[in-house]
Amino acid sequence: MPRYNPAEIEPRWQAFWEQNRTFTTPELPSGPKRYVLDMFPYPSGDGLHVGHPEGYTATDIVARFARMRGESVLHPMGFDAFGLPAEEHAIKTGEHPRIQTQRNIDNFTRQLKMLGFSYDWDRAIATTDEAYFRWTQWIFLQLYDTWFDSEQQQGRPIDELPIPAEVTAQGNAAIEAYRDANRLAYESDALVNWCPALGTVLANEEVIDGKSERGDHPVQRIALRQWMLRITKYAERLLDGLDDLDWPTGIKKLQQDWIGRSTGAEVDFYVGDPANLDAWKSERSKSGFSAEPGDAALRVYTTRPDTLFGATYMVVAPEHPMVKSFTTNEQSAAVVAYCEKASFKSDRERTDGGDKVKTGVFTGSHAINPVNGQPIPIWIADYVLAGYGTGAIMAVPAHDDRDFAFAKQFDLPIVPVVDPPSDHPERDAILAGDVCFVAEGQAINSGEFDGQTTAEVKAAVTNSLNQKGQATEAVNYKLRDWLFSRQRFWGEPFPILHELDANGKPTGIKRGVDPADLPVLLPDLKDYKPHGRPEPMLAKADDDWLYVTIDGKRYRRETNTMPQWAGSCWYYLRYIDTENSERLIDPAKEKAWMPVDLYVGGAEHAVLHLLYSRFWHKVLYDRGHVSTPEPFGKLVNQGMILGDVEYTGFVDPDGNPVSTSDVRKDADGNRVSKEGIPVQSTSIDEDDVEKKGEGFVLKSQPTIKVDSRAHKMSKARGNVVNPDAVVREYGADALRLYEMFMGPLEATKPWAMTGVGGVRNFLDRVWRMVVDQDADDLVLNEAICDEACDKDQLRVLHQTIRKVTEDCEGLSFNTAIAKMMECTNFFTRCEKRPKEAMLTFLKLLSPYAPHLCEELWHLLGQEGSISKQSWPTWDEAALVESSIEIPVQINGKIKAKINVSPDVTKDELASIALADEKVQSLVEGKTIVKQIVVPGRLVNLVIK
Ligand code: ANZ
Repeated sequence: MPRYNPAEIEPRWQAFWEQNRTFTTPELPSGPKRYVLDMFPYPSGDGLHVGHPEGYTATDIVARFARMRGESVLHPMGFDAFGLPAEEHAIKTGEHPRIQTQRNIDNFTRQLKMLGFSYDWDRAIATTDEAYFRWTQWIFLQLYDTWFDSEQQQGRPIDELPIPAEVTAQGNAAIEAYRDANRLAYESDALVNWCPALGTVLANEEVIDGKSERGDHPVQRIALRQWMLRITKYAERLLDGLDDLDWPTGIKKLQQDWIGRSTGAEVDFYVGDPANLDAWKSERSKSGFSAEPGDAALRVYTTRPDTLFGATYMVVAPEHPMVKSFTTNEQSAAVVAYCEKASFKSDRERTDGGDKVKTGVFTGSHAINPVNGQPIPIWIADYVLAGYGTGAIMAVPAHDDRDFAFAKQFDLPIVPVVDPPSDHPERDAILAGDVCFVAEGQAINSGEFDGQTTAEVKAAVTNSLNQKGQATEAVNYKLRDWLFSRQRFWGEPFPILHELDANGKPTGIKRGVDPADLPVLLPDLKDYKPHGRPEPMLAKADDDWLYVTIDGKRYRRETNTMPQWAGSCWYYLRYIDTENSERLIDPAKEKAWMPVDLYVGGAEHAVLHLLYSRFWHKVLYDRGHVSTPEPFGKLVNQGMILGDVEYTGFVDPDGNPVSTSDVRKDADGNRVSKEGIPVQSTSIDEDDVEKKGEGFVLKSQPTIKVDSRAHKMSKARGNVVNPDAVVREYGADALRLYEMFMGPLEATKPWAMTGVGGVRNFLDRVWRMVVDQDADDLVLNEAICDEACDKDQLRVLHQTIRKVTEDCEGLSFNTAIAKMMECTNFFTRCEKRPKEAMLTFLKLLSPYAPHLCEELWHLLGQEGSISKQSWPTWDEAALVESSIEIPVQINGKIKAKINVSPDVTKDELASIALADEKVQSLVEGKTIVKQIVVPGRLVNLVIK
């Protein structure tokens, strides 16, 4: 019997598309264009999981829909292929990471093709391709060649940087140093995770709670020369640019918070010899606030200059350059020990949670509070970060939670200087210094400023101290410059050369590799084992790779590699002009295709990837390589798919977990694994689960392993659903349809295998609507006819066209599917199913279930690919219900029924009722004393 058999249909159509190059993108769009982009995956060894095809199916529907509407569509796919796992594998096996990476890419490609996505595979790229990373390196050279003109708010070529006369006077080396200090890509010492036991620098994700993930060894934060990107210069532009983007509000907010603009003041506290205070003050009055605080002052950044009178101590970060000068002999041992300990903590651990137990140590020194001349102690504490503001704070325990906790811990004075509104429930406790109050109010204990509002005092205090040369208004961003180098092997080498002197020592002068000599390839290594020194892996390379001589000068190559973010910063541009070996991108193509019209991916990339690529894009824009200020016009985050929620924790009699997707019912209705072994469901209490070794077990009975639950899918939980298995059992079209039918694209949804069965039933019904399943051969269902639709059929069909069209545009795929299910049910009940209607319906369904629709399209005698057909349009006139039945009552009893158009007026309805033959015969010779006419509902005639 000719049943619907996706296993046979799907590979056949995939081969057809490939042979006929059905989804080849035109070089340039003709007419309207749509660039539909997925966040490209990291090709992990585990292959796709069902979370990936969620977004990919959504974009595929949009791409297919747009093509059928006559738009030129760019819908590409690629691989974000550098990264740690392949390197880890190489360390273990000695196999080049490229080999493992290629294997994984091949597997991903196979799986993606198996799902029938209409990508233009000719444009597939991997960030690890030499022809690709050549341009990643080229963009780095652009960053290196650019400085940011703050006045014009624009990146400009480094040779346009104005050099101050005093720098020019010092000669070429000084000029070069000045340029280096202004480039968007620059070198600096930054903290890295150095693990002495493993003899390697670790990535942040390899460090858990200050220990190495591998081996659980202590990890120390040490300073190492690093490449940084001056993204902070673009903070304002990155903030402003968000306004015009069609992005989820939540994502915009995350980016705003990440950039974290705050306004306040920088204030200098005198820390010199008390005898010289007056001299310092008068000097400052004359000179005004200077760029550098000098040795006699400790500079802080505060958002609350209004609370200066409440500053009862100061705190500097353990890494602050003045720590040594503040530390007295008595305090020295304690300070050294404290700073050493702090070096093992990440910023996150140092700042997480306001109420965490605070640690710190007194330096032994004091500073002078500029508003009241009081000496206040200077402490060191790790809750102050070296990299934010000035790395030092004035602590106001009465009005800052962290300071409050610290003051309580170390018994430091708490002086309230902001009076809360009089109806504040805790006002008394706040005024007594027992409770911290962080909001605004009226100044108290603040001398001449008492009684003024917080806003007034902020301005007045800053202004008054500014007159004395001790403060200035300041803007700060949470955003840090981007630490752009890694000490790993499997990344893009930097195209930078360090000049060496006759003794082989670096002179400090650098040069970019000539763009014509790009790409700088990775060196061949004998093995990938750590070399045991706190420096990059590429330092293991042979001298042939490491050293270069140009014009008689020797250079050593940069040995850091770029982070994985680099390759994903600009891949959307490469898809537009994949083969170009002459330039980054052909301007005509760039203009024609950019910006990306729809970008779909996981919310986990809300901040970094999207911020980094926006930053690179803006630099490329400033330097004239792209024409749009932003890369991604519309962004949508698909929701997370959780593990199967339906049954919890299947285990076999030995207690081994059985994945939900492998559980069946046998003939007696008992649950068995696919091997037929009985399985039992352990009903799990959320709190009764703990991680043990590879998997999860019940706390109460640790021998029982548990697997799938409505948790994020993960290998450790055993609840990952593998698309290969789903396709094998239900087909790719069913998988695609289910991914979209689970719920709104943005929602978090649990997977349920029964749901896949449900949509598969729908596809079976579509098949049977067209095909005669009882015949021996593959023939059309006898209900298929050449007649035109009747009014009802036309109405249902056109309602479906409208709904599916609007929902495809609005990315509301689940409701479109529901409508198509309704439509199928309707036509299945019709004894005659006009072929035209079937063809129209198949066009609507084809972006969702392309293989099935191609197949039925051909069975109905059509040629070519259904994806090349034009999208159906609906006729408004066909949408309305053609007639409705209205009961006609006589003296309250239904005596007749009339069919009228649903929009007849009251008068029309009355006269139609009176013209009805049956009604006429009943009222003949009687008097109509009253007419009750309700349009759309009824007519009631009262007669005598
Ligand atoms: C005194 C003060 C009083 C503060 C008060 C706040 C409330 P945002 O808004 O996040 O920019 N701060 C400054 N530099 C710091 C650093 N390197 N590490 C940790 N904290 C630092 O925060 C600015 C506020 O955070 C500053 O204002 C400072 O504390 C603290 F009632 O100064 B405030």
